[in-house]
Amino acid sequence: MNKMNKAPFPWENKPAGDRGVIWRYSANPIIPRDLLSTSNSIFNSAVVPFDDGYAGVFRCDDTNRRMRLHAGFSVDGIHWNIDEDDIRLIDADAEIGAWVYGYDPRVIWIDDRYYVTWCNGYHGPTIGCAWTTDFRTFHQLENAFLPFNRNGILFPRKINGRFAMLSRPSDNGHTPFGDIFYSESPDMTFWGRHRHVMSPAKFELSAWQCTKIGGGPIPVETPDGWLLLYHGVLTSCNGFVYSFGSALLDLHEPWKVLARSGPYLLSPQKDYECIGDVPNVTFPCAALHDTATGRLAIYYGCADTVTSLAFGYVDEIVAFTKRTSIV
Ligand code: BMA
Repeated sequence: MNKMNKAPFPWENKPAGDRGVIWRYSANPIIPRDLLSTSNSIFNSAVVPFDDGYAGVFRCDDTNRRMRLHAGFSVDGIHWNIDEDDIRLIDADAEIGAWVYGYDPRVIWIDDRYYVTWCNGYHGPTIGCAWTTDFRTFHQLENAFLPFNRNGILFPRKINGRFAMLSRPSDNGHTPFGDIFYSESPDMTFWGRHRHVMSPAKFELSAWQCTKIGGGPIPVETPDGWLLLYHGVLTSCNGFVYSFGSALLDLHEPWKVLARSGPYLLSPQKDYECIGDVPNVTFPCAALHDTATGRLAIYYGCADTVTSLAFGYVDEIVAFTKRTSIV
């Protein structure tokens, strides 16, 4: 469970006439590519409630086109101050501590600290892990898996007494395949009991997710199961198209998929989603959940260039997932 606070929740009501289950913020994108003096792009980033507001870990590719992580802070979840300096991890074993690259972070509070996972360069992409309590000092842990892997997503609490993580084994390039797997750890160091969760869908059933899929924000616990937003990729004649949809996973055995949306929740359609360094990408890495109202604020990267917000209600996304399920 995320630490809740009294900060204003980022929100805008659904525009009249909008038929979507989720809807975009009218002032998207919320983070421009050049917010930092050295940033080429800021996208695929993660935020959580922190102190009286919000904090986050941001993917900032610099103008050398190096992929770096930066801490950021906000009072309202919409306007962000992102540190000019990138995060320097401490405490790592020397063998894995040398920074190579890092991208697509996720952040979650579990028990007594915030954990960060990201795609970490170590002889290819794998899942890096670290913890912090203040978003100033980040303590690096062991990489969770062997390369090649991406999209490491922790569950927001231990399951059956163990840390639990989704991940997406991959290759060293722009992977043309990809299933979601589940793993457990007693200590955030040793990971095992790997279970298959789901594969891409059949092209003729749900084409937006037929090439590869990967977990998105931290799953949200609901009475109907873990609500997982995940991205799915279609291979078009003009390259990959990244949309996102939703699934419900069993609360006790999260590798069991209870429902999975056939239609996407959101796909690249706005100019800022279709035009950028990588066209046609919507890639969610975080969601804030207001448990009192059921509101969900989804942070997603757009065209590998900027960061945007979309909104929805958890119960409506759950109902949509069940109603349209292809399981
Ligand atoms: C994936 C990751 C994401 C990126 C996406 C589209 O493989 O690298 O960071 O948003 O490709 O380029």
